[in-house]
Amino acid sequence: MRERTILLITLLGLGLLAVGVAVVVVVEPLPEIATVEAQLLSQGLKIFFGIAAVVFLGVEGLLVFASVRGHLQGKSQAQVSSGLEMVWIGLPAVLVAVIVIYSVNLLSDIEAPASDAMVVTVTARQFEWEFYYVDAAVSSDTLVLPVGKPVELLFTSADVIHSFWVPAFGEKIDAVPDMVTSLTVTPLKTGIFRGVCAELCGAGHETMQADVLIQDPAVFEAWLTSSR
Ligand SMILES: [Cu+2]
Repeated sequence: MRERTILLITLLGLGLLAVGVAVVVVVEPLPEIATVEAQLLSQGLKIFFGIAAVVFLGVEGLLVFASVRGHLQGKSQAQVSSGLEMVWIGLPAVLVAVIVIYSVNLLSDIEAPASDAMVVTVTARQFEWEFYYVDAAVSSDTLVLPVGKPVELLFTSADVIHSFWVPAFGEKIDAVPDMVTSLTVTPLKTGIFRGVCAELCGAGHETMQADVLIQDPAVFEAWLTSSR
C-alpha cells in the first residue's frame, strides 16, 4: 500500500510538471508581440500561468485523493501531522517569495531606461495624439518607429486624462495633464500595430486611435528626413 501511494504521488508530480511545462510552451498570453519589453512580459506571464496550473491541479488532485482514500478507509475526519502542516505552510511561502523576486527583476528589466534611446514626446488631446521627435524636431500625428532602436516615449496631456494602449506592446500608459509619464519600447518587427486611447476621455473617445507604424531603420530615417 505504501509503495503504491509513493508511486501514485510520483506519477502525479510528473504529470503536474508536464502540465506546467505544456502551459509555459503552448499558451501565449499576449495577442501579438511587437517589442522586446512585450516579449519579456510574455515570458513572465507564461511562467506565472505554468506555476498557477501546477498549484491548482496539485491542490485539487490531493483533495480528491485524500477524500477518496478517507472514504475507503471509513474515516470521517482527517488526522493531520505537524510535518504535513509545515509543508503546506512552507511550500507556498517559498513559492510566493520566488515569484516576488522574479517579478521585481522582470519589472526592472522592462522599465530600465536605455541610455541611447531616441526621445519622442507625446501630447494627448481630445481626440488625437501628437508625436514630437525631439532630436529631429519633427511632429507627426502617427507614431513611426525604427526596428531595433530603443525609444523613450514621454507622455503628457493638454486637457483630460488619456491612455496610450497598443496591445502588441504589452503595456498601457496614462497621459495626464501637468505630468510626464514615460514608456521605453524597443521594436522587434516591422508592421502596423493597432492602438487606441484606453481611457474614456469625452464624446469622441472612440475615434482616438493610436496605431503605430514600425519600419526598417533606413526607411524610418528617410521618413524622418522628408518630414523635416
Ligand atoms: Cu483619449
